[in-house]
Amino acid sequence: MSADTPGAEDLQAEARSLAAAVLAALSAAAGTAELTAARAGLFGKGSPLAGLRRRLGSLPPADRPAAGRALSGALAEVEERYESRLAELRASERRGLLEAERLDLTELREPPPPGRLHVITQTQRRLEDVFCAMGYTVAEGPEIETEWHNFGALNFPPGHPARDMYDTLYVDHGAPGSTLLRTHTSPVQVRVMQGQSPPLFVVAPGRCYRQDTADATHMPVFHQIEGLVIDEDITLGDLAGAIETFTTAYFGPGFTSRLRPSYFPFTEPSAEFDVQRPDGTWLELGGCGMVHPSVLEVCGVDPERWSGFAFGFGIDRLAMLRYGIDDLRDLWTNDVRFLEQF
Ligand code: FA5
Repeated sequence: MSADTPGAEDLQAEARSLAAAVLAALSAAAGTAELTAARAGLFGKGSPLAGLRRRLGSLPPADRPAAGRALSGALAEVEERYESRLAELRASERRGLLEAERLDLTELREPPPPGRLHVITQTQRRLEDVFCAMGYTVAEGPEIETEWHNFGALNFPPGHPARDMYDTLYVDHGAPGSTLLRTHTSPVQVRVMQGQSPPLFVVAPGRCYRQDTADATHMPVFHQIEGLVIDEDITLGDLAGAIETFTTAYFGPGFTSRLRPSYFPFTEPSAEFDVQRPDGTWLELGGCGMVHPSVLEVCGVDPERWSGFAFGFGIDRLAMLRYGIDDLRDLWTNDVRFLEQF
């Protein structure tokens, strides 16, 4: 038999058509998993295409080489196509994965709106600026205080009725009643006088605590700014002048202040300081007075040589006045729409 006998022709034609079907199937595979799973069935040992090899033996010997080459050629072509298709699918799957995992960093281009300081912090900083311009320095003291610094050294003997002016929150530490949350910033006066020598021109802003029921002008946690001036020949006139200078510098025109006689155990004489709003109403801002000689003495300052005045203003109330805030509780609800006005 020659190469063009029907047997050899048939086998070659069948090889071509099987190879064409395999090539089409390789192209149609949608992913690497599908492609690799189909490999054995398409051109592996048990596949119809590979099965043609077994039929080579039934051809006349003279036809076998050509038919064998045709069959090997067809197998080589599908194998080559398999590898290239596999590479193609791998690349496209990798692209898909990268696309799916891509982080869109362009969203970060818009910076978030900037935050702002709370109106109380702003008020405290402005007050510090005003007093620094008047020649004062800023001091600090602890919020958890000893009973002695908060009351004892300030001329409130144990059991003194003036202690009842403050609804004190005691801390369970040390002997009962020995440790408390400071009810005012006046203990910082004691610490400053004990730690520094006169002349002293100091303000001490900070948080205070009382068992006060929250209402429009009271909070159980609030802020005060304490002032202490100790020098030779300081008089009540200097105190009045300092308060007048402060009121004008901080509030500007349209606000006036007044001093009303009052009582604090650590100042003598003592006064309460009120400010009148442009609408004519008055708000109590704080207390003040000439530092009591016994307080000077307890703190190691010679009352024969030095005299001085002190004041303590409510920072939250100052903010109310300056910004026209009606209710202190609004400062604590943290409603951004309210806070971003300041
Ligand atoms: C004092 O605390 C004195 N230490 C002030 C002082 C200092 C007098 C130095 C003399 C010399 P008073 O209890 O009146 O005083 O409080 C002063 C101010 O703190 C008040 O006028 C008010 O503005 C503010 N304040 C007091 N309690 C509260 C509260 N619960 N909520 C908000 N502000 C308050």
